[in-house]
Amino acid sequence: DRPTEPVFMPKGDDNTTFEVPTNYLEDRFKPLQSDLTNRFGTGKTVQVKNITLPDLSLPLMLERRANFSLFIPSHRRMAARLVEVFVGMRSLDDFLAAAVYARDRMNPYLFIYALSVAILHRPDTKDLQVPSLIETFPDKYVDGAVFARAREETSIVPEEQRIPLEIPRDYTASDLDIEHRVAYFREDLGINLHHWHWHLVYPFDGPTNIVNKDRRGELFYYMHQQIMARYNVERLCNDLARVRRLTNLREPIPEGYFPKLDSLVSSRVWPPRFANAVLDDVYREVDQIKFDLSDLERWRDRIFSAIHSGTVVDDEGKFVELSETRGIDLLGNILEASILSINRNLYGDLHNLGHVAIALCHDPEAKHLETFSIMGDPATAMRDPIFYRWHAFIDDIFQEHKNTLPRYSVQQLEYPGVRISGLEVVTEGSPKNQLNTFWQQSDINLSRGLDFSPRGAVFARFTHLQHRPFTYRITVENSGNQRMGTVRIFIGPKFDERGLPMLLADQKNLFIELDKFTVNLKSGKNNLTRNSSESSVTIPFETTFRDLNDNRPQQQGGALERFNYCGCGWPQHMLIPKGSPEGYLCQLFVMVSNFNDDRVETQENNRGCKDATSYCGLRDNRYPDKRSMGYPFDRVPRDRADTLAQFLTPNMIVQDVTIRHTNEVRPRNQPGGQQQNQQAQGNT
Ligand code: CUO
Repeated sequence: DRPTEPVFMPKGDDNTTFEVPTNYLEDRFKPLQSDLTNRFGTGKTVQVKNITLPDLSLPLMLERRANFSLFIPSHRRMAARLVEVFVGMRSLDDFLAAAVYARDRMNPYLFIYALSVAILHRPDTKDLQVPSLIETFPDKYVDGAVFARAREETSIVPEEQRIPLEIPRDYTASDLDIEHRVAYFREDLGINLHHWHWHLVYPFDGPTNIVNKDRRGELFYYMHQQIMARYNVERLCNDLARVRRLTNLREPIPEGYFPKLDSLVSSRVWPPRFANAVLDDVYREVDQIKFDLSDLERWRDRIFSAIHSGTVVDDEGKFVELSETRGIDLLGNILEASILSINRNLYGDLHNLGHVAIALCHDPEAKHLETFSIMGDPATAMRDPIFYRWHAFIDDIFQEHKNTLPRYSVQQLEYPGVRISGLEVVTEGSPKNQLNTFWQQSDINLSRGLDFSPRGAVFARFTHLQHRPFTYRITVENSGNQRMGTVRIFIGPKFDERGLPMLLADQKNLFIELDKFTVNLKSGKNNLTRNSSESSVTIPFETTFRDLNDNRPQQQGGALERFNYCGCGWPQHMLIPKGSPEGYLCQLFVMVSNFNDDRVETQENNRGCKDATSYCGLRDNRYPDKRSMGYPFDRVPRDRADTLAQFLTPNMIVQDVTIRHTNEVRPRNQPGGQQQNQQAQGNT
């Protein structure tokens, strides 16, 4: 029962009203109804219930064709409201009706964000598939130039004769820009999808029961710390120094970035940032946003003094200790900042508004009617070198807190009676303790993100890093009775930028978590083997790039097997750094800790994905490891442990491994073709 005249409905407590929109898209297209049904209909009809309209005035304020940024406070309030409405709908039918209503007239990116968060968190939609963002918004992931070619291909060439459109490897910059050496990491589709998904699973605004997940502030710290470790090691492999923190907000930023992404929603290109851009105070009425760089500096200083005094002040003026176990979680929520921040007035919104200041430095006052750049969107931010300078600064604040904590004692590290006596890594066809990387090509279907025309599939072919699968072989001696242990595997560089052995105090920040799993240790000698594909930080290639048309049953690896939470996870193809042609020397570290000290009671009824728990946690459950995230490398090393060798207790072991890179592009996988992909890997 649609109103034909504007209807004013009460908006909230303050008795203001809002206008119910009457410009329904279907009405606009009604004269074409039968033609459209013939062209687009699938023969299936979905009944939508007639419901009382929820108050959607806030999210409706964002223009349909505007760009949407989670980091801009007014946008995040709109998103939080829409999530609240979607999650609050009493039944699945009501949810569907609200979603259909919103879909028809809201900003599509805001809509997809809120819809995805709601689907992830409603009990009745947990098994429903969230469309992969790479297919709904391919413009956030691939070279804008490809879309004109895709339209041309799909308008002229019959589907069966279409060829994948190759995205060149070096389309955002040339090698004259040294930062471009690691563009393959920053612009990797899987890495950017992971980051988007992580922020979907851990929103910082919205209904409290969705935001308030176990140790979410700590996981914000740890997941981003690991991104920094990974990026820094990737830089070392490419003869680049570690990232410099963005500590001075007034200094020109030498790193320019020209993303060459088109926004299909707003029909604009994403703004670039020229080299030596300078940040400025932000005052944009259009975005209802106003803050000064000095606000960021003030919040930073207050956070530092809280860390140094070991206490934060809550919004009632009470002192709360930044304790050994809970401090990092409090700090994560303060710094990000999430709605769980203990005192937003005092500690502000440092990390999010840093993203905004950088994202708007080309037009901080909206004089040129320009919108934010890619730093303003979690789906695209990791492409930009400045992301890592900003997050190096944020991570350093967390490290400042970690440096105040007591060092781990030997008792907190050892596992009496358990000794690791052997470790090697085996890659088929390679010498022992060698890992191998190469380039691989894969295809993604762009057609769903182009528009609504029935075009059939059109694929873009992109080149990404890949490694040959490998196996860890670990020998553990247990001199006691049968018991449980947690195996923790990390890899880190052996030498610094100058080729000198690293001090553990520096090296610890560069250790990349590769895997973590529980083992049953029988009395005596245990030979453990574990495959790289089982990693607790990654999701399989097929999950990252699942084809939504892949309706094979779960057992055969069909797309319906896992999604949602499972979309969160570091892409398996980026598990290890690229290495170098001559072989980049790393140290592989393995530890077995006492499971009794690690165990967390999790609920067994969990149906979520268990693929990438180290970085993404477990759905509807507590984080499945009681230790501080990053243990044992999250604190200042213990006394007289200047090097990794001095740090070792008998339940730890270190093995030198080299990562050798072959600069060749190897066979691609076919669209949706898991088998071909594995074959291609096996053949290399
Ligand atoms: Cu994930 Cu700054 O938090 O982007």
